[in-house]
Amino acid sequence: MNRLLVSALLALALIGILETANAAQQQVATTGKRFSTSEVRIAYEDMVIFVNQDKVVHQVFSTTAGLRFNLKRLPPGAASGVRFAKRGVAEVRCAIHRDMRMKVVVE
Ligand SMILES: [Cu+2]
Repeated sequence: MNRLLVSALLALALIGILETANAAQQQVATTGKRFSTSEVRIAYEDMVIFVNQDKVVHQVFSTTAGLRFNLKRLPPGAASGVRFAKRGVAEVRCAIHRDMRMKVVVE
């Protein structure tokens, strides 16, 4: 199997594991060096799963006070999730592609 397929399968397995957790979740893809949506609204303590559907690495993060996170390097086909345990609006960016921006609204 090639590496891309292996990482895609691992990403699906990760999503499966995360989906068995209780809290609700929403998925946001990265595709064409953009987030698939400019904004997601979630409930307090819900999770956002970032799925890299690009052929390049992304590094999704937020420096918003209280909602700070950094998913480190997210290779093509990989997925990683963040649980938001504080209400507010997280400004989400990619450390590699400065034009990538979105908001996570935690209600
Ligand atoms: Cu990026």
